[in-house]
Formats: sequence, C-alpha cells, structure tokens
Amino acid sequence: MDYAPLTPDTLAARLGGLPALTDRIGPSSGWQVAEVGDGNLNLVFIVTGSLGKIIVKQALPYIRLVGDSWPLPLNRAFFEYHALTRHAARDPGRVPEVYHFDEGQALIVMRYLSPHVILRKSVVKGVQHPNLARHMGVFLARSLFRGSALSLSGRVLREDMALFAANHALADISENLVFSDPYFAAKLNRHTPGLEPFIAPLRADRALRIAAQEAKHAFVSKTETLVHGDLHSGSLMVTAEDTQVIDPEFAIYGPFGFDVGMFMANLLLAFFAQSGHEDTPGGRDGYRAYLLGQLTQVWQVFAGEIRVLWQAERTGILYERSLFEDAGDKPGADAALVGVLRGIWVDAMGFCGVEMHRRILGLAHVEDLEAMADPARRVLAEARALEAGRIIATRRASLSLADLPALATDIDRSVAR
Ligand code: ADP
Ligand code: SR1
Ligand code: MG
Repeated sequence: MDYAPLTPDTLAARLGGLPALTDRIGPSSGWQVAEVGDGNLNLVFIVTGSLGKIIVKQALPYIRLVGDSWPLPLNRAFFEYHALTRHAARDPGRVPEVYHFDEGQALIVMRYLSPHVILRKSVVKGVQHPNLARHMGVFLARSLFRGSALSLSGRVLREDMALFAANHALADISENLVFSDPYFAAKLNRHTPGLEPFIAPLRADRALRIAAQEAKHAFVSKTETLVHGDLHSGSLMVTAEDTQVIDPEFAIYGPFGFDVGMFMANLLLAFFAQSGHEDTPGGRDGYRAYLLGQLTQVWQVFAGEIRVLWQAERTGILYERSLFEDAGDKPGADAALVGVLRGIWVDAMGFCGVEMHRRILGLAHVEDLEAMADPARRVLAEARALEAGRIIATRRASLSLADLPALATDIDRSVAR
C-alpha cells in the first residue's frame, strides 16, 4: 500500500495484523486508539489493547506545526528509527524500545512510556527529578563518544555519516531556525508583544551575529558524531526515577557540543521562566537552585563519563593509544583529553546561547515561557534569557562551568528591574 497517514479510525484495520502489536497488546478487535501528538512534526497514537498500550508514531509529509505549506520528507522516520537503535546500543535502557519499523508508511511502533511525563511539563510544575542530570550526562557521553571517531573505525564511521547525511531536510530546519532566523525579521518568527525594546539591540549586536554564525559553522562542518539533534525538554520523558530520551528524528553527524548545549539551554530557559510559575516572589527559589544544580551536574557527569570512555574505549581512529599510553605517555593522553573537552565546552556554550534565543524569537517556542500568564512578567523573563544567551554565546571562550549559575542568578535579579 502507498503511504497514507493513519487515523484513530483506520489504525486497527491497517496494523491489526502485525504480531509486533498483537503479541504485546492483544487482538485488534479490542483496540482503542487516541492521537496524542503534541510535538511540532508528527502523528503519535496511543493504542490500548486488552494486554497493554503501545505507541505508533508516523511522519506526515509536512510539518504539523505549520501545515502542508511546508512539506517535509517522510524519511525522517527512517533516521529516527536508526538513531533510536544506535542510542539503545550505546546507552542501553535510556530510549524506548522499538518493536516495529515500516519505512514505506514512515511509522515506528515503540514502547509506551508510563507513568513518564514530558520533562517540560514537569519543569513548569516545579517537580524535581534528582537523577536527570546524572542520566543525561551519561547518555550524552555514551551516545556521543560511541558514535564518534574516538570509538569507531573509519569505515563504520564514514558509512554511518553517509547514511545520516541524507537527513539534510531536518538539518536545514535547524540551520535556519536555530542559527539565523532569530537574528533578523524572518517570516515565521514571532515574539511576545512588548519584547521589541530588547530585540533591536540584540540583533544590532555584531559580535552576537558572528558568534551565532560561528556556532552554525561548527554545526555544519564538525561532523564529529551522531547527535540526537533536538535534545530539548520536550524530547525527554521522566518519572521520579527514570529518564527516557525520545524523538531523535533530527539525528545527523554534528559537533559533540550540540546536544550538550541544547539540553543546558533548556534548563536555563526553565530557570528564567520560574517567575511565571511561583505564587509569591521567590516561591520557586528552591526549584531555581535545583535547575542550576542540574545544569552544573550534567556537564560534570558528562565530562567524567567521557574520561572513563577515553581510558576504556578509545578504539577509534583518533588519539590512538599507540601514540600515547602504549608509548609510555599516559600524561599525553590526559592532556589531549583536556583539549577535547575544552573544545566541546566552547561549542556547547555557543549552541546553548543560540538555542535560548531561538525559543524566544523564532518559530518554535517553549511552554516554560509561553505558559506564563502575566505578559509583563513574561517579557521580563524573556529579556533576561535573551541577555543570558547573548553573554553565553559571545563569551563562550572565556566562560567556565562555575560562572554559569552566578551569571544566570545575577541576570535574573538585575535585568530591567
Ligand atoms: P514530534 O516528533 O512531533 O515532536 P514526539 O516524538 O515529541 O513528536 O512525540 C509527541 C508526544 O507524544 C510527546 O510529547 C509525548 O507526549 C508522546 N510520546 C511520544 N513518544 C512516546 C512514548 N514512547 N511513550 C509515551 N508517550 C510518547
Ligand atoms: C518547524 S519544526 C520546529 C522545531 O520543532 C522541532 O522539535 C525542532 O526543535 C524544530 O526546530
Ligand atoms: Mg518532539
């Protein structure tokens, strides 16, 4: 059958013969189907049977958020499937299990995550997830290290780069929406009314426009490893104990720092949005401290796990042991690692700054800020986040991890009060 989008009414008839579903949730005669997609791009169905629930995710031939005026290739489901299977192998247990993939129908059948909720919803409510930074630091290190030339042979790496190079339509979205559109009056941009006095000086800042293009340059040319490509708080599902990484359809070979910076940016956006979610001024100070603690911890865990992998799994084509440890120069390997981590950090800060900007000035915003009921408070929160992003991106070469919490706190207390 040619590709056709599923509907709650057609899903059972079309997928009811698949053992991948019936073995897990029971016969299709008893299925109930609900479409629950709240992302920007795809259809997501929860299918409930007599034995349980399952997720069916299907790509549409256009961007759901915008409509059929913006066509998008169906093959993004192919890249999501391949990224999910690589993530499952590289950091077992951190992504939903895939039960079935149909390339022609651009659909993936996967584990229904429950009682997980989308991290962004949880952050708006002020719920703490003490394992978040630890899980994400390890996931980032393992997925990025094990997908890179530090781990893989040249042949495996280049064949995989060739496969994911075809995901250029999704890369194109990021190249425009993340790195360029926020810095001029692009057609699909939108912003909170009242924010104009803060936007004009931001766009006039030449150093910032150069920093954003340097970040884009890194994104386009540093094909270092397989990145998730869209690692914001809407791509994580959490419980009190667990963290699951979903939705890697933007996967492409890119810089180590991309996923790291994007995740950190989303913690900072959540931080600056807290004034919109507290009953009394300062009522969310404990939650602010938690978010900044997670921000620091994710990098520390990431760097620590990279160190472990550097010692134990450096089997790829870069920094060969024959040049260092095997030649009696362990300190040389240690020094090389310091340089590698430093490069990732500087890149990550560039990506962090632009991600903060595009979620306020571009097409795709975040609920953390959108859900702020008081428009005046929202403008202030967004102005602060814009300023923090500007400093992070333009001063990325001199900023240290220890600087970030103080920077965020100072700006949160000072800008435009
Ligand atoms: P999109 O690609 O359109 O952004 P997502 O993969 O982010 O779609 O999924 C949209 C929504 O569907 C998520 O916000 C979440 O609520 C739900 N969802 C997606 N995958 C799962 C899953 N494996 N288990 C439970 N819910 C899921
Ligand atoms: C047009 S797609 C907008 C955004 O949604 C996705 O989740 C990515 O973040 C993309 O930039
Ligand atoms: Mg999504």
